[in-house]
Amino acid sequence: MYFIALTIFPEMFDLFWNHGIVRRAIEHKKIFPSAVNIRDYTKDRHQVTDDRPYGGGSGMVMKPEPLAAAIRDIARKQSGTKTVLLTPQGQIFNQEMARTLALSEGLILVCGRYEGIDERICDDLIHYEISIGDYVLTGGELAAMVVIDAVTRQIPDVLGGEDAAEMDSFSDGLLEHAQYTRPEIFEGREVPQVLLSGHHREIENWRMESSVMRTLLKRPDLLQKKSLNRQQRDILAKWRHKIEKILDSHK
Ligand code: 4HQ
Repeated sequence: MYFIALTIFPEMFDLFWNHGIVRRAIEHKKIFPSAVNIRDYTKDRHQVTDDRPYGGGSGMVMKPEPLAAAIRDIARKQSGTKTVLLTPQGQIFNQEMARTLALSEGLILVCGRYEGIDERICDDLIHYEISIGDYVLTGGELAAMVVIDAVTRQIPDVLGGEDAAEMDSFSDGLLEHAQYTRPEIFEGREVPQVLLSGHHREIENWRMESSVMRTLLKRPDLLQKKSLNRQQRDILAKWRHKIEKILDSHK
């Protein structure tokens, strides 16, 4: 799968391509990323990519012509391309969207700066408008990296070994279980004994309980929309029983 970030700051992506899972995916030829400078598609001597907004007001708007030329040029060279605009007006990005986007042959990620891009680009040349959350960024570049990172992890064979188990964590709709590493006692706090026991069945049960209860306490909205299996409902019922006993004792 290829990713082409359209940006006036292509250097921002250099560190990103060169670390961790994204780097490994490049080395294994699972992804073919690049950052293309919108300025390369300007036709004027000063390579201007922005202009003042019609109707007045402060700030600048990204001019449509270089963006349109860039998107069309790239889409012509690469078949099966989907275009993504990073904008606070977009659908809030989530794991399901990451999985869907990972099915496309390639993505062009349009990164705006200033007050955003000319509306006529959104209407005609953009397939998906995506927001990474309800806050204001200075530019779309960081948002594009977030999307590329999450989508890359969904491409088959990109996650090796240890990370592979993580595939069915958020995709299972629950938060990950608590994690511990050495030392066995840190500042007086012990690692849960079951994790040291070597009883794999019990460890799996403990981890499921950790997942379900962390999700209940930290993200009850996720539990609400998820369909729970027998084990998960039993865990909630067990804790409901514990809570009811405490409440009864205070009557
Ligand atoms: N932007 N999720 C780019 C964002 C944003 C977000 C603000 C996008 C500035 C020019 N992008 N414009 N949140 O805040 O994706």
